Amino acid sequence: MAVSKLSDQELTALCHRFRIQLVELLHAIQTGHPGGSLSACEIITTLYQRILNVDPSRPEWEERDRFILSKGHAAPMLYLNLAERGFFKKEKLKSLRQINSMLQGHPCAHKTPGVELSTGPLGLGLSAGTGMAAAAKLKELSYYTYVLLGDGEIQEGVIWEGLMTAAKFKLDHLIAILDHNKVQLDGTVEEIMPEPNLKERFEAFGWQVIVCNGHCVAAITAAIEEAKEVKGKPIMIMAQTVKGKGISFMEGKNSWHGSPITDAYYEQAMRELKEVLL
Ligand SMILES: Cc1ncc(C[n+]2csc(CCOP(=O)(O)OP(=O)(O)O)c2C)c(N)n1
Ligand SMILES: [Mg+2]
Repeated sequence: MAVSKLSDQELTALCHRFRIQLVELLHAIQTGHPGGSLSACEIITTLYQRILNVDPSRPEWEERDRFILSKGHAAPMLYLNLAERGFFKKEKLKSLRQINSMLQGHPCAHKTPGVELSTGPLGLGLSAGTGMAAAAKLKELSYYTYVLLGDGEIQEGVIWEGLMTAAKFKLDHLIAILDHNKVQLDGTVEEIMPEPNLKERFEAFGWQVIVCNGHCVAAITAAIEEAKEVKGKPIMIMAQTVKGKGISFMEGKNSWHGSPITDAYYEQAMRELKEVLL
């Protein structure tokens, strides 16, 4: 189902609104993952509000595009987008992370319409996405499968099995996006597991690599359009991002991976976000 056409400016303004709502939601529950949700804001929002061919009235429609949030801890940003797209009522957002809520702390495909795969344990999404893309090829369906990965997450060995398999089967309707914020839970990627020549490594595994600014909706759109032109190879978009993007004291800080937003930090974050002129 076609999504309404938002201009770059409108899409950017929507991302800003999602940042504000994210801080409100996480402050209210005193838990959750602000850093990785903020770094993925433009990526997930551009996909859901501009690119993905999905139909909220038929979440299981066979020809829909698939999106897998492999870095499942960014679930709140996914939920904001699913609600905006109409998969469920926006008032449900308040039930985030409550017992028996349809909106669990990590995505749950059985509870939330529009969630393709239950994630949270890192490393699962690329192999599952490879399977979905292979199924499209076998069934001669034209949908795309998108998988959003974290740069700490790709230290999981199973990611590299997925990379090999997708290249072997020439899955050119598989588009992985790396949220390349250079920070993970316990420190920087450089401190924990350096990633020299990452672009070249993806290429050596048989992938086409596109690098883009992961906070610019126009650049993300252009990268996806370029990816759709590639034939015979899966595509890795290395989206350059900042963990905690948009809130000065969170930016680039692993300590904000999963810290509760206290009242004092909430006030500070809101002041900053409300000062931004769009
Ligand atoms: C298999 C597994 N190991 C560890 C964790 C705990 N964990 C959750 S998020 C995270 C860090 C992920 O870092 P990254 O992929 O860079 O995510 P981002 O920076 O985008 O938030 C870790 C270690 C997990 N969820 N799953
Ligand atoms: Mg990271």
